[in-house]
Amino acid sequence: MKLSIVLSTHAAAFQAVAFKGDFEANVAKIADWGYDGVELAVRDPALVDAGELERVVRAHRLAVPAIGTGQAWGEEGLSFTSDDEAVRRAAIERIASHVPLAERLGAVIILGLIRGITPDGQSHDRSMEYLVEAIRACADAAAGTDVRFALEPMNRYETDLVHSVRQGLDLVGAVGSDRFGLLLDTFHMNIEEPRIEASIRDAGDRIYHFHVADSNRWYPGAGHLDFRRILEVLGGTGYDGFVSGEFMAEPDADLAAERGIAHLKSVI
Ligand code: LER
Ligand code: MN
Repeated sequence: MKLSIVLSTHAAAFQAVAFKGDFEANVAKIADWGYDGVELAVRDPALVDAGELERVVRAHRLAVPAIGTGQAWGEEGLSFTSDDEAVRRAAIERIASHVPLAERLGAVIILGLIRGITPDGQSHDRSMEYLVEAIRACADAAAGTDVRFALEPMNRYETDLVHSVRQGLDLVGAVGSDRFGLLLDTFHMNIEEPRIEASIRDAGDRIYHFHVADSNRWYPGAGHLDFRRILEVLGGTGYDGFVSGEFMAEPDADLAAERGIAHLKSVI
């Protein structure tokens, strides 16, 4: 199983991204610890020098399995489900602008917080309609490429839209595109799924990416999740992508990354 860890290309507010800033130094450390890849958190591809970024990750022989996009919501308020059409359009355009970078790097585009939160006065059903429309528009923007999108079911404290794998699979059915699947995150699953392993089996070949953090969102091994079992079941679905660490910089970023990969390697 290939292992990666999330790294932000710029300073970021989101606390579960252990590494931010000083890009090349962080890439070098991540490679030294034995990770096979680096998942990039990118607020806006226009702020990134794609050639330089590719040079750095290739120089350290790292793959880029996925690009996270949630900072566009967290720091700019872009959302697929806003009640303002201009905001919805800007969110779709922002995600579409990730397609060339994702294609170049061979990365899946993550649809997490960019789905937003239902605004006051708007129905949940209306938000879900906007969400389906937006995802279809993103899939259309990737026509002619092999870029795929992964929507992440996220826990109830972060959004009202798509908490569980079941809800994620219903959305996959509603969108009806092979470009669109799910990102499962053990931290969210620990909150929302009755049985994590059963949900992984249900998602099966629609798992396009996978995040790991322990029950407390610290590195794997710091909480009470059974990663041996979880990764065995994930492997059993035929998943051959990356398992990507998205956890807090506790007790600090370096120790978390080092201990996280040590624990994962001891169980796979
Ligand atoms: C992003 O991958 C994630 O898991 C969310 O919790 C972001 O807030
Ligand atoms: Mn996640």
